Amino acid sequence: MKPIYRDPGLPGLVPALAPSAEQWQSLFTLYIIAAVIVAGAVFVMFFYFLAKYRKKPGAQDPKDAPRVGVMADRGNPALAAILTALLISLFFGLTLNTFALNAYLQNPPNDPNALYVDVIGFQWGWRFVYPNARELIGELRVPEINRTCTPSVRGCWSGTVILNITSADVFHSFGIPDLKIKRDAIPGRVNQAWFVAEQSGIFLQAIRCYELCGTGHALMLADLIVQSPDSFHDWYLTGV
Ligand SMILES: [Cu+2]
Repeated sequence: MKPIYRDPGLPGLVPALAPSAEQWQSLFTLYIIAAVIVAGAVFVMFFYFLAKYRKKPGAQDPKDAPRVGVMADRGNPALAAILTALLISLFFGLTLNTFALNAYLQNPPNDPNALYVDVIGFQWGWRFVYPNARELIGELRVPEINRTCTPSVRGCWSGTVILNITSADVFHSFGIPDLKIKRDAIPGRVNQAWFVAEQSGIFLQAIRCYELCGTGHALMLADLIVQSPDSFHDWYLTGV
């Protein structure tokens, strides 16, 4: 397998590795589009009114110019009410969507065939410990999705990976930008994250630390290796 280095710089330019990350990405894109439309409308109106109502020499004040003690007539109240209601429902909808997606991303699915991996941050690296006590440093190996491994089948990995994240010393933050995962790694606490990888490959430096944790912070990189169910099984049992 040829190693892939994916630049995590620009969101949306690299295909997401997991369905949960795709959902995250589509909501994020929706927010960006909404923000661009709103900002565009505000700036167009801003410059239009700036030009239209600029002070010209000898010009009278406009009819609706503010005057002390006089309520100005501000156009059509029904239109204003409709626009306000529309905007409130739009943003309320976005908020509900965000809370629902957040709950989905935060809570690992109830999958009897999930692979659990302990993730321990330390100064300065990541240690990954598997249920059979196999241990890796700087490299997280997981099986890719296995659609034949349904909850009624036993003794297989479905591809659901549940990470139990903690730290051996100071605060760290475990992040995989390709999978839209980021969780604090805190001594004495366990925070969970989960994903299902859909694409096998060696993703170099896909794992990073997102909490300034000392002089080696920038070196806290780890590779993500997504293997076919069979080759992951071989590695899990034999270590090679
Ligand atoms: Cu760190």
